Amino acid sequence: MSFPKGFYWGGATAANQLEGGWQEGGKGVSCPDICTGGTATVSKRITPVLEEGTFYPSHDAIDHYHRYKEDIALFAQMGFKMYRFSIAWTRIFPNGDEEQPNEEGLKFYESLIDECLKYGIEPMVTISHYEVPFHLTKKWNGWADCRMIDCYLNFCKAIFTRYKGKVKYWLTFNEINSATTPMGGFLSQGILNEIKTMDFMDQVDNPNNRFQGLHHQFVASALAVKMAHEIDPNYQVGCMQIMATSYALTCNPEDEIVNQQKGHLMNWFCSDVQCRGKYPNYIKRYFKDNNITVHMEPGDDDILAAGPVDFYTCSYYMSNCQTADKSKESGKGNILGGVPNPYLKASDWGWQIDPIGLRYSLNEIWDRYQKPIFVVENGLGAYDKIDEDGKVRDDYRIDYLRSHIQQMHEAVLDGVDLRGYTPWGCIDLVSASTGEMAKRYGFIFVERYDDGTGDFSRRKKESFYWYKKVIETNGEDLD
Ligand code: BGP
Repeated sequence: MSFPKGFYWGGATAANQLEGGWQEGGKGVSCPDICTGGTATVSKRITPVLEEGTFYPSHDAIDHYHRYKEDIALFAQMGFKMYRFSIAWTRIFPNGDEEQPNEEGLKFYESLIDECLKYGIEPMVTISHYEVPFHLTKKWNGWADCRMIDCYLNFCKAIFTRYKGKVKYWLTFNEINSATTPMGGFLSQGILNEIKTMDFMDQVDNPNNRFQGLHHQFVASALAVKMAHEIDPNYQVGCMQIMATSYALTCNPEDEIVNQQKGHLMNWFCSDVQCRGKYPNYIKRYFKDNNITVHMEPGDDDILAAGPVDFYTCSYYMSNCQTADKSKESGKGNILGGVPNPYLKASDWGWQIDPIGLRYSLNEIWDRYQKPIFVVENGLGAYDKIDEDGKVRDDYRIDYLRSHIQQMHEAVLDGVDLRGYTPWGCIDLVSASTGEMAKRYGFIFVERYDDGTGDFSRRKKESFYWYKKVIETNGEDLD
């Protein structure tokens, strides 16, 4: 068992979840900076006015802003071939709508990229990963407004020109399809329909704003692809989706059709637009049935057609089931919800573990688009503990990753053109959905806790040594 030669093994993070330094280097306030911490059962809160004495996890996060050299050295020790990270929009344009970029922010990422290149690690940059500048939320309600497109493109231009020759792989929006669900409104699009304190899990939702926002993001993504290719023909630009694999709960055709409809909406709508360059027909029916009206400018169709992405990427954590039976309890999940699968076990956060679902979905994606694929997020959020001898024995994480790597290999044997794998939170960081540190994914343990204590020191978990061996043997030795 081995993966294709040159396979990109690595890890993935996002600026707001690990950098900290939220007011350093000229950085402005981004949406996650106004979110409090939460837990598996208590929602984090969105507080447009910061509360004194409340803990805001993104403000210091894991202090990567000051420790990125140490962290990248650890990634290099594991043998990373690729590191996927995001650039905080607010480090480059503090308010989001300035004309000129902030030099200090550009310098920070230049140094971070150079550090990767020093070790032969290929950077993959997510341009926008769940952090719209908060100023643009207040000014325009985030992506609900078409003026976001120009601001985003200005941001793209600044980084595409500055990092030319250093970065090859770009992703336009993290998990763009999260905005097909209410939770994605604020998280992904910076949409806050009422500027007031509220639970993140119970936002004031306006589906029309979200779908209008998605249209703006599609146009922005297509124009960014075009711009990238003009600036450097070697640039490769990808989309990034949550792959929320779903099965019909039973073989009742009623369940099957509901599953297909949910799958269309969640898993395929956004990637169909971004990979094929046009809206799929099924979404027009969905818009009609749900009274959604998306305004499109003349010429938008041509923009979409001219800017399909070069490759496809997704996160994959779990799967769920769909049913026509409304009385069935809805399960917890990575944004999508759905109904629990009786054949699967779940993590402590209720995310159902399904390695075979990854093989299944990779085949579906490849059949549909015939574009190179990267799995750019995968992993197990778990409570870790430091044993008395100082070790973190995360064999449950190793089991999770091993079984998913095995299924990726099956997909490769099935003929899927899979290019890389960057598991999520390769170093412990703040959870996007709950704002916790306690939900850890890393190969590297960070001494930072939810009460704000901890000295940020780093410690290699058992999975660190295991993953190093996986990379060394190109996926042959998974023991
Ligand atoms: C994805 C996001 C990441 C990330 C991950 C794990 O949805 O792209 O930002 O955090 O999921 O989710 P969580 O942090 O909620 O456990």
